[in-house]
Amino acid sequence: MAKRRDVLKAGAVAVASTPAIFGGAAIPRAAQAQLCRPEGIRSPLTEPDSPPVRHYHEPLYITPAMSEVDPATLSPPPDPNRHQRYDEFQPVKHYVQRMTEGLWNYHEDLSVLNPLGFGSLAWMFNGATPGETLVARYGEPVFIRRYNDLPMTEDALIPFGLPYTTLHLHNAHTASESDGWPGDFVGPGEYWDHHHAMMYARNDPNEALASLWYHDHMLDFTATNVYAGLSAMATFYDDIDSGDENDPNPDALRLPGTYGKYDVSIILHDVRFDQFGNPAYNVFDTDGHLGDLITVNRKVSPYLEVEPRKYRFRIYDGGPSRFYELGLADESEMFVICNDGNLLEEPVSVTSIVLGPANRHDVIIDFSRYSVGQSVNLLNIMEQVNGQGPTGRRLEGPDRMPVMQFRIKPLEGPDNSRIPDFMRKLPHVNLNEVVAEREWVFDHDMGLWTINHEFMDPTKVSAAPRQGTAEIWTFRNAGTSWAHPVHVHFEEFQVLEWNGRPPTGVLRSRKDVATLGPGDSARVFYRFDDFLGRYPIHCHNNVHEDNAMMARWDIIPNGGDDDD
Ligand SMILES: [Cu+2]
Repeated sequence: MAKRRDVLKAGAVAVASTPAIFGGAAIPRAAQAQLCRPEGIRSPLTEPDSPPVRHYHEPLYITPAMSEVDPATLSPPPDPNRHQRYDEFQPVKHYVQRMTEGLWNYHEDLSVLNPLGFGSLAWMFNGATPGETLVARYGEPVFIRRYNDLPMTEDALIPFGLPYTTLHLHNAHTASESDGWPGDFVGPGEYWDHHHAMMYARNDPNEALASLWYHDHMLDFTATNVYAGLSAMATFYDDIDSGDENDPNPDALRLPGTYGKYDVSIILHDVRFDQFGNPAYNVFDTDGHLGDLITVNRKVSPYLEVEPRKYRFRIYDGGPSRFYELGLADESEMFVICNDGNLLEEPVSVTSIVLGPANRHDVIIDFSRYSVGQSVNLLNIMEQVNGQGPTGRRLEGPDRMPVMQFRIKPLEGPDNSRIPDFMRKLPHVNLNEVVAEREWVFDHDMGLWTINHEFMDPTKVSAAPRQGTAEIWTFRNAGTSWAHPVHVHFEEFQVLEWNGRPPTGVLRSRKDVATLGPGDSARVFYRFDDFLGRYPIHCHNNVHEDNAMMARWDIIPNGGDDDD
């Protein structure tokens, strides 16, 4: 159990490490009114509200782990020649997913409204959204064949999105051809093979990843395709973070464990529903899209029965554009153990967590403070009135948005899990390896979103780091009112400076999304190893991303031609 005096306290952390959009000055209402650009006059305030629903009525959907298939049943068999280092990391687990259109019960009160049948229209993996969780282990390479069985565009019932897909395993250290490059899309009737080597970056166990997710990354249609349902979670274990709270290995952390029981992944998607209970989406608002109901694992404000003991929740902001500050209604303590899915060195005690699109926090909540029969709600207190970003204000009282409810049931057995004092060492940052510095400026030009004042062009290579080198990248938000969660594929970073200051608290971690408020900048350290190929850097407000806020960069062989 963490000694309380050893755990960083929330107050100090909030001041030192919270990006300005979350703890800094709020944007004055008068300034917000001036933010309407000629092409951006629509706002969520003009969208119709979802039909009324009863909160805390649906049980949480706990996503099962993917089920293995016999590789002999794969026809045609996997082609080793189309994967980097396949023979070195031969898959030991094989999976098949089929993407289809169908009906999903987001909430009974919405499902009964649909003249098509019980449920809301959704795009799903193997009949569910979120899809099954990829539960994987270091040292056990994975092969996933994904079939696009969505209807052709003219037959699709969902009126937004494009039934062409490419799947990205967010934060995985994956070869380019399996990473879900936005141009590697397949249409209805086609499939794509993904190979995940399940190797530590640079073979360093300190580089282990814990909480990842996979989602569609279709060029220009990521927001709509993910909104339709194409996202799910992934959990990576190893000998230290083993998922077993009774693990006899003395090195094991024994965090609250057993996937799906005391180790629960929850992904947030804010959704707006139409009068028939189907997801509604305004494709004309390029600032972003806000839902008025928060779904957790695609159930509208559900409940979960929990025992009076410790749980690990892997909490994901699935986008497209909403930022959250999440806390328990009684403002009681939670321990952050991961930032963006990567174990911190030490747990951080907080009473709320802040998440931008694609950010993740793993938290341990100890429900032993409650008695059987009690309940406690998880609420969102971040005010956001349009897709550009949060206002900086907190919601009060009844304006706080319901997220989910925990209901305390009797204990089923002893709680042998721990909140360790120390978890995993951060990989060493050696600035002597740095061979280049680059700046990426996120802005709004010519009516769309830009990086370094350019629109996404998949044929243009904006940076070409050499394999085996390190670089310092600076992400800068040039805007005065909007927020950009900056994400780079292939490799996570360590923050060197955030707005000129060294990181503390949960920012002192390995991260894959730098959530930048107006005027913010982050200076970070990257290394490029193990695989070659093309990768994107983009804003993870999926609507900004789809409206040109993305650039391509390639890892090239050391000694190869550099074209920048
Ligand atoms: Cu953005």
